[in-house]
Amino acid sequence: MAKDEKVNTGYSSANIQVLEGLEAVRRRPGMYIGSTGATGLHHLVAEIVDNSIDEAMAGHAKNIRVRLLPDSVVEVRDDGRGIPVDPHPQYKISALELVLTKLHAGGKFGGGGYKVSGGLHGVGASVVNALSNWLKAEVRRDGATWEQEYKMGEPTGKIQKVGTAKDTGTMITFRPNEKIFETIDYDFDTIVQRLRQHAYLTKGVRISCYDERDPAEFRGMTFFFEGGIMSYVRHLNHSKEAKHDSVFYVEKEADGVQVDVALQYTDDFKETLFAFTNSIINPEGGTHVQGFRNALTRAINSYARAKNLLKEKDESLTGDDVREGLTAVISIRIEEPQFEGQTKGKLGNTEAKGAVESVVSDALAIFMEENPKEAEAILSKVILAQKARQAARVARESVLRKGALEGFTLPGKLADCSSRDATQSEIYIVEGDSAGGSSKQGRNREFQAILPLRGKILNVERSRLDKILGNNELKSLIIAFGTNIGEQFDISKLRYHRIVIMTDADVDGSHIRTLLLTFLYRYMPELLLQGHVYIAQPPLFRIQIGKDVRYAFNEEEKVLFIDEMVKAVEANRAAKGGKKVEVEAEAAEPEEAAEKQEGAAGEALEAMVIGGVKVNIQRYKGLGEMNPDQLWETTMNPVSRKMKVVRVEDAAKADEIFDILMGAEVEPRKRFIQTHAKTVKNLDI
Ligand code: 0RA
Repeated sequence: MAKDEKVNTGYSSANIQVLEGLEAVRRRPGMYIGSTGATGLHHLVAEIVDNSIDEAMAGHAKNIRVRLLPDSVVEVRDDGRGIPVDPHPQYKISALELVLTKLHAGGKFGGGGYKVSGGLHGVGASVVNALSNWLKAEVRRDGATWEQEYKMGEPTGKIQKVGTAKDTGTMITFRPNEKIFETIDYDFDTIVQRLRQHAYLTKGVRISCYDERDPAEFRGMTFFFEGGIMSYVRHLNHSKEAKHDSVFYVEKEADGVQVDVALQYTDDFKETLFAFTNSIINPEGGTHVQGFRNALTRAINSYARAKNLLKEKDESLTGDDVREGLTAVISIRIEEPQFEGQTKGKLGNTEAKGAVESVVSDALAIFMEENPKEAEAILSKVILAQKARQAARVARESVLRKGALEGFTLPGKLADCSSRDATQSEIYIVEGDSAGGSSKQGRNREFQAILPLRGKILNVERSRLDKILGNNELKSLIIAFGTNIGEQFDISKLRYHRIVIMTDADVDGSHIRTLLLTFLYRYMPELLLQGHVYIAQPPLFRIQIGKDVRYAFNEEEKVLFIDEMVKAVEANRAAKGGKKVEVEAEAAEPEEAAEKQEGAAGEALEAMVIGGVKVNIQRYKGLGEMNPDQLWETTMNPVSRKMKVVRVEDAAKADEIFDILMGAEVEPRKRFIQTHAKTVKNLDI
């Protein structure tokens, strides 16, 4: 036949065509292997290994061995059928030579079980050959061992029978060209990592790797995972808390697509999902992942509905709900994969979507029916995820909705200031009605507003935003500030540039202060960042000698002030010819005479006589004990008061203290941080 003749007489011309192909590879290696750096170098090993993996996937090879030898030589050996060595009827050269000298010859011929190719970029062994100083192929088949060698992709001779063989298999040994590659130094760990992944994805294959480059640093690893991707899922979850014992696993063909899926839920909040096509990872997912997600959402919803686990009849678990805590591996095998996206990391085949979707839907439904305990664990996890999401959404949409808080009249208990200049205005958040009373009377109503809060304002379950924002005390606060909250927070609407927290110097006071700071830290961190939040510093003691009055903020000050004041009286007396009085710092202790009285407002009054000087000391237990004038003078008058500005770190500490105070669980807190990553910018999720 003319055609045959042409091939026949054109044996060399067919060869020339092939060699031209490899010439292109040698000229522009980056086009075929991505780069000529370390990554490209490791691609060479991957290419050769992939061919053996294909043979294992076809069910013929059980063992694959990779050896890194001195002088950058790599040897890859499998116990498959061996690449055919007899002349190909059409090309007249052996399949072996075709594979090694013809671009893309890899998976495209041979037929049968060899149809599915895993080749990294589908370029095959010929590219490795083209970029290698030398390459040797050794085939054991039909009782014989055959060999052929190549230099830069060209055979140095014909294939030769070199001996007998009891078993079958293929062994490729090659040495990359050092002029083409920037480095020919392999990284053992990089190779091992890829081999481990292969072992998970090709169930039952044993893959070994030995580093024999330097006898002093010999290393070896062997991978064998009977459970395949089921083992992979267990490995991914080994440091996590699994929600159920048995891993869901399905392996089935549909519409020409071999589908393998394994999954297990953990108490994590994230999803861990790896998708592969023909053992190639698809970092950007693709149609198989879409099909998987559809199936997962559908199967779990049907189960939940059938078992009456959803509160409302028409309620559904969303894709996000069923992803939380999921660890899944999707591995498909398909004849002609099409990859899309920037890095060709996304599968595009439409048939993969339907195949994965139907296989997983059916199998997952059966799994849940047959494993009610696992199903229950999965459902409780996803329903928890749903509740958290709903709470967050309700908070965002209804309470935080733009304008939801606008138009609300200012709270009745707010004693507002008359100034409308926010930069000059202050709001005092005070604890309880009695302190509210004194501060309302004592304030300068021109620029000072008072908002009294009652009791435990924030003692609500922390993860439930909707509840927190349904709290009347907090609503008053938000409306009074004018800024709104969370994502709708707008600092330009702030009605007071100084927000002053004024609580008693006791346990309750510090508790309320902590709760308030926690609230601000979480929902209005901008206020803290911009230094709008202060803590009032009311005095602890009022010291009076005659008409001289001083306020002390702590014990040390009290002692010091008494000393100074008594000395002043003494100096005054001395000036008038009186006798000298010795006063030690300790004199504050009522050593000479002391009488205790009960003040009108219930405050502790203490009077002592030091060297004939009568000292009155009043200890304030609460703000309510101060009369309006005293409160103004000591705590509210901008000229004489002390205030502490709250820094973000202080509030963060309060947030921690809140945990201790409320004995909160870790889960809702983690969830909170996740939900509000946008608000709390300085928390790294
Ligand atoms: C084509 C056909 C047959 C085997 C192979 C290719 C094969 C290729 C590689 C590459 C590395 N290891 C390999 N092992 C086998 C089988 C032909 C037959 O025996 O029926």
